[in-house]
Amino acid sequence: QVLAANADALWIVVPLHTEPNSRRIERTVALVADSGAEPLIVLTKTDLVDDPAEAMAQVRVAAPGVEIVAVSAHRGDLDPLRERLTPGLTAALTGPSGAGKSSLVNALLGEELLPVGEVREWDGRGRHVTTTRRLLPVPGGALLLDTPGLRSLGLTTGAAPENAFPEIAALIAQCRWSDCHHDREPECAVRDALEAGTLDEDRWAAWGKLQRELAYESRRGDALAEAAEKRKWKAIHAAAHAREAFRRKNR
Ligand SMILES: Nc1nc2c(ncn2[C@@H]2O[C@H](COP(=O)(O)OP(=O)(O)OP(=O)(O)O)[C@@H](O)[C@H]2O)c(=O)[nH]1
Ligand SMILES: [Zn+2]
Repeated sequence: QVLAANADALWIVVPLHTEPNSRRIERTVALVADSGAEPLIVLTKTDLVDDPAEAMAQVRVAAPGVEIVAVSAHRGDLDPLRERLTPGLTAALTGPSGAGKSSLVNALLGEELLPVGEVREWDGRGRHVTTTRRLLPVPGGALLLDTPGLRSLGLTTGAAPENAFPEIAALIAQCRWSDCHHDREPECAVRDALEAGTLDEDRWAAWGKLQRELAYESRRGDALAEAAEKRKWKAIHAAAHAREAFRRKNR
C-alpha cells in the first residue's frame, strides 16, 4: 500500500498484436482517475503494425484527455518512456497478461530481470507469468513497478468514472432533471445525444456497466465493513462479559 501511495504514474500497456480493448482501457482510466497516479497509455509492439495511427485514434476515443505514446520493446523504440523516467518518479505498469509489460521493463532496465511469457498466436493470450510485484530501479533514478493487478496496488480506491467519460458527465449535467435515469424522462441530454448519434452507444453501455460495478463494490465494501464492525463489538461485549463474570466470581 505504501508503494501504491508512491506510484505517481500509471502506464496502461496496450499491445498492438491485437485490436486495442477499448472497454478495458476506459475501465482502467476510470478506476485510477482519482488515485493520484497520472495515467499514460503505452501502445506497445508497434513493430507488428504498419501504422499505429489507427489504433491510436481508437484509444483516443476510449481515453479522452489521456496521453498516448507508441513504443516497441523488440525494436528498442522506447524514447517516449525514457523521457518520462525522471529521477524519483515511480511508474506502475498495468495491462493484460502477454501485453509486453515485462519486456518493456527489461528493455528499460537494459537487462533480463523479469521472466518473459509467451503469447499464443491464435488468440493473443499469454501465460500468466507475472505473479509478484517488483520495484525496479532504472538508470536515471526512476522506479518501475511491475504489477499483476491494479487492486493489489491499491489504486482502485479513487474511482472517478466521470474523468474517464467526460463527454457523458457533460451530457448528464445538461439533463432536465438532476435525478434523471436517462431512460424515458423528457429533455434528457443523454437520450437526445444517443438518438442524434453524437454519443457512442458502446461508451454509454460501458459507463452503465461500470456504474453498476462500482455500486456493487461499494455495497459489498459497506457490507464487509459492517461485518467487521459487528465482529469488533461482539469481541468487546464478550470481553466485558468475561470481566463481569470474573468479578462476580471473585466478589
Ligand atoms: N513483436 C513484439 N513482441 C513483443 C514486444 N514486447 C513483448 N513482446 C512479446 O509478447 C509476449 C509477452 O511479453 P511479456 O513481456 O512477457 O508480457 P507481460 O505483459 O509481462 O505478460 P505477463 O507477465 O503475463 O503479465 C512475449 O512473447 C514477448 O516476446 C514487442 O515490442 N514486439
Ligand atoms: Zn438524462
